[in-house]
Amino acid sequence: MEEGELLIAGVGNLGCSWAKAAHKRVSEWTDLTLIDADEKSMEGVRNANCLLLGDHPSEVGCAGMPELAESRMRTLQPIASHFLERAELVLLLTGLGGGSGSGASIEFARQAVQSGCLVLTVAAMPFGAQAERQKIAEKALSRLTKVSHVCVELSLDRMAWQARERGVDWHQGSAWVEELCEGLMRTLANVGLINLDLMDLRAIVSKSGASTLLVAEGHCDDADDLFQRARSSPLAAMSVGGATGCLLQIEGGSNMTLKHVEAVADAFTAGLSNDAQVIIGARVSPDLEQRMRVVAVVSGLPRGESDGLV
Ligand SMILES: Nc1nc2c(ncn2[C@@H]2O[C@H](COP(=O)(O)OP(=O)(O)OP(=O)(O)O)[C@@H](O)[C@H]2O)c(=O)[nH]1
Ligand SMILES: [Mg+2]
Repeated sequence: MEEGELLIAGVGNLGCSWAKAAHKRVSEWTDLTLIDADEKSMEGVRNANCLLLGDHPSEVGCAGMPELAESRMRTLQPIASHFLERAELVLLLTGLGGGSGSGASIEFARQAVQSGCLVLTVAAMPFGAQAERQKIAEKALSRLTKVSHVCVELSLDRMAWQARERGVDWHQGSAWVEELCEGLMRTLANVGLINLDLMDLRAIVSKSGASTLLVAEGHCDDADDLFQRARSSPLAAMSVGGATGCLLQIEGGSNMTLKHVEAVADAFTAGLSNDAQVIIGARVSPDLEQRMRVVAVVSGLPRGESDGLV
């Protein structure tokens, strides 16, 4: 794959911190873009495209002002277009509820789509107790969904709750975001047993309806457990029932057999629509040993429907 085709972009403090962590895992094949009003978000990185929202050093935050962040991002289009021209896929990470993420991510996604990129967005929704932030976030999410090919809503409440269950700080729950990014980027950047490419992804995300991403890792002999793990990731609840498109990347250790691949594919596609288009890729990663990792992009879901899974 040509250098520059895959891009991880973080917008706002939380988005930038996730993007930096995720990029570390896949820096050989992906570029990094950081966008924020806060210069601190750009510290400690080399080889990243950094866009500071504000053209004067005194203009620091866009705290609570998404419109300001959005208009500043608009003025940065000539700079952003340089690296967006080279990119084919943008994985956009942001936390909604503040100013920068809620405003600039929408404009950046719009610019990326305009320059022909596929845009996959992971947007974190604020903690339930933050009512004012919730309002800003919901408004931003509905616009972000319209300008992204896939927009996945991630609940910080759920992420924090799961982190507590594991006895770790909620910030560490972000390892899940890193795994998702790594899984997706590896899928698209590497040659596998059954290779997937951006055309496959485009075919899946171009289905009308809502879409979501699933990621899970588990023992290679328990496909159903792997599917359940994928369903309990910190994504907002969404049923995959009736989906009309599914791209599935299955990764396992050197002893992974076709039987393992089939069992996982069956577990993940059982609830899909009968005429769903399913694209499967598989790859051996010796470091996984007895484990398997699955990344799925599921599309063509009925909009606004949820199965109440929490
Ligand atoms: N409680 C808590 N919530 C956080 C923290 N960091 C981020 N969040 C949540 O993540 C959302 C996005 O936060 P940031 O990424 O800091 O916001 P931003 O886009 O940089 O926005 P501005 O700083 O206002 O320009 C917020 O709405 C919060 O709900 C944190 O340390 N504690
Ligand atoms: Mg900020």
